[in-house]
Amino acid sequence: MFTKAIVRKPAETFANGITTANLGKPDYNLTLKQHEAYCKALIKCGLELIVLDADPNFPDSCFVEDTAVVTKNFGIIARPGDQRRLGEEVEIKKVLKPLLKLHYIKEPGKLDGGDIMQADEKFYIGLSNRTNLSGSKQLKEVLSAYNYDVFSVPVCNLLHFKTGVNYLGENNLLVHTEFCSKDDFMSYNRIIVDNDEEYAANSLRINDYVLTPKGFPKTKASIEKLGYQIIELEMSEFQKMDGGLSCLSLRF
Ligand code: CIR
Repeated sequence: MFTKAIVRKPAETFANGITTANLGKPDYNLTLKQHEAYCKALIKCGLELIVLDADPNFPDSCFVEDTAVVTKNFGIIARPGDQRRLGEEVEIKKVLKPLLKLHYIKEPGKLDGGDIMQADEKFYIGLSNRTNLSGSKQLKEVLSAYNYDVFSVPVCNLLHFKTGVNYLGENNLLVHTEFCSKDDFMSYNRIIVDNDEEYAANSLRINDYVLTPKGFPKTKASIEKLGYQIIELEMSEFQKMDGGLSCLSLRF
């Protein structure tokens, strides 16, 4: 069970963040509305929220997931892989320090939390443009010391590992149909996400619910068929900046 989440309000500079999406500029007021709905959904899932103020110096800083990897007992402060996001982790460290035992990814390691997926007692580390071998090795050392099994997998043509693969629980794994290392996950009940619904591969299990982005009926139906209760959220403005549901919070 998750009990807490850290979220960070989108800054008014949000539209200046990093993106490859080609979906146009996000509307700031709509971004704030969608973020509020996201926060409400987390509360409905039973989470107590730690809401951080917006930081206009970091347009991407509402995507807090990339700044750390957290469990109930410990956290690892990441070292964001894109130079423009380096420094976002400082505020997250301050917030987590009194709550969890912390470890740190150090130079030359680069690691974005969006590349890290926990599946019960296993962790998968995606090697992407944002997470390098040194970052992965450092994280593996920490997680192994806590007795987790750790696997590295290549990420090709996607921003982060969790852009394409997400664990729902009960051995159920959402996988985008073109995810390059999808055969590494044969032992899971794989729910294949079609090409035209790729964005919905980033759906997020929190306690009794699965959060899915609005507008992806096939993926929604597949998740419902497994017996999960769904909360659908409008995510258009975050999608414009390459962000998905998992990116907007750190849950523990
Ligand atoms: C970035 O490119 O870093 C942001 N615009 C989007 C980050 C999305 N985060 C995530 O997938 N965990």
